[in-house]
Amino acid sequence: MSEGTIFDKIIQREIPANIVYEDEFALAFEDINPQAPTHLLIIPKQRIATCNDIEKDQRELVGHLFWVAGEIARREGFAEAGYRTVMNCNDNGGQTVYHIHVHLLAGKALGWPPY
Ligand code: IU
Repeated sequence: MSEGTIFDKIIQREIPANIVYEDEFALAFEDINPQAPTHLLIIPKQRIATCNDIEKDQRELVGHLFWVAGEIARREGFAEAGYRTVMNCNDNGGQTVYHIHVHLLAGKALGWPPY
């Protein structure tokens, strides 16, 4: 696999981030360029570059990221109001960091479609 990204440095605490959730498998932190009142990124501690690179035996790990999204939403109190989860893949998807991440956007009624 190609070399890691800035998200590895966040996992290793080599650069700061506002971390809101952590467990054995995943980390969630505030996006530095928020697109909604709440904009978090949920990442696996194990690097997977893009959605195309998810292996069959990593399905549970990727599902875990979405469980974390719901868990944060319940804890933070916006589960009922609603929120959006997004994973971007490669150029046309708008992916800029090649370590998969679930964007968790909340805090207002979000527009759709996203263009
Ligand atoms: P994307 O789906 O790969 O485009 O999302 C990458 C996100 O990572 C984007 O929203 C950035 O604002 C965010 N981000 C960050 O939170 N901290 C960083 O150091 C860097 C990017 I580089």
